[in-house]
Amino acid sequence: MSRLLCPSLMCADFRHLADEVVALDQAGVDIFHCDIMDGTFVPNFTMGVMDVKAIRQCTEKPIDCHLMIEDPANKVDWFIDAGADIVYIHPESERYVVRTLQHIRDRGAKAGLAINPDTPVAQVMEMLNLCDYVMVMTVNPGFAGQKFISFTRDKVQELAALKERFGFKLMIDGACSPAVIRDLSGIGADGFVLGTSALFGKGRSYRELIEELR
Ligand code: S6P
Ligand code: MG
Repeated sequence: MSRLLCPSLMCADFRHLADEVVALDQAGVDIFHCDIMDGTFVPNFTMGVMDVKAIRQCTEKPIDCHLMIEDPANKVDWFIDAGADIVYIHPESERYVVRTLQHIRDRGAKAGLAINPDTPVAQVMEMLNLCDYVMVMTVNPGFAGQKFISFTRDKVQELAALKERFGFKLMIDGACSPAVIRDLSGIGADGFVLGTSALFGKGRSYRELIEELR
């Protein structure tokens, strides 16, 4: 299976968001990644419901919403209603993770779990039963353009060994450079969020870059 390439739209040029989405779509990306922050769970604000609604009108490809927010339970519906196909929640911000993952599935969306660098696999083991996607954060959530945290590689390896048994896709978010993508693909990662390390601000066409990253 070819790797899933997921542009992080917070890194796109917001002056021309619709054009950016269309260009990325035509360049052959797989899933549009929307970073949703609340200024509390992470020290930043980025995109919201209205952005997701607008993006939904520009593409038929899957959209994921990566919720970096406190108490996501009552808010996942907002993003599914806005057009998200996949919703990631963080176990660190939700008391009843299994219930919320189940709720996402009951709504007909795919359930995702995004795991901070300091959260061990043992802490999320039971939750894997309800996951369509598991996303390893290889930077601390909140900002683009950070440095890859190298010890997270062990967690990628650990989760790769579990993905067949639980039936989830293993995704990577944070500082996914071409070298990181090559390395982590080799140990079982299925997909990558593409930000400033591989796709945006390179002065080259998305099509060319996406072809190379395949
Ligand atoms: C970070 C966020 C990510 C970033 C992405 C940026 O909190 O969840 O999705 O947007 O990692 O990529 P890069 O290559 O600039 O680190
Ligand atoms: Mg993200």
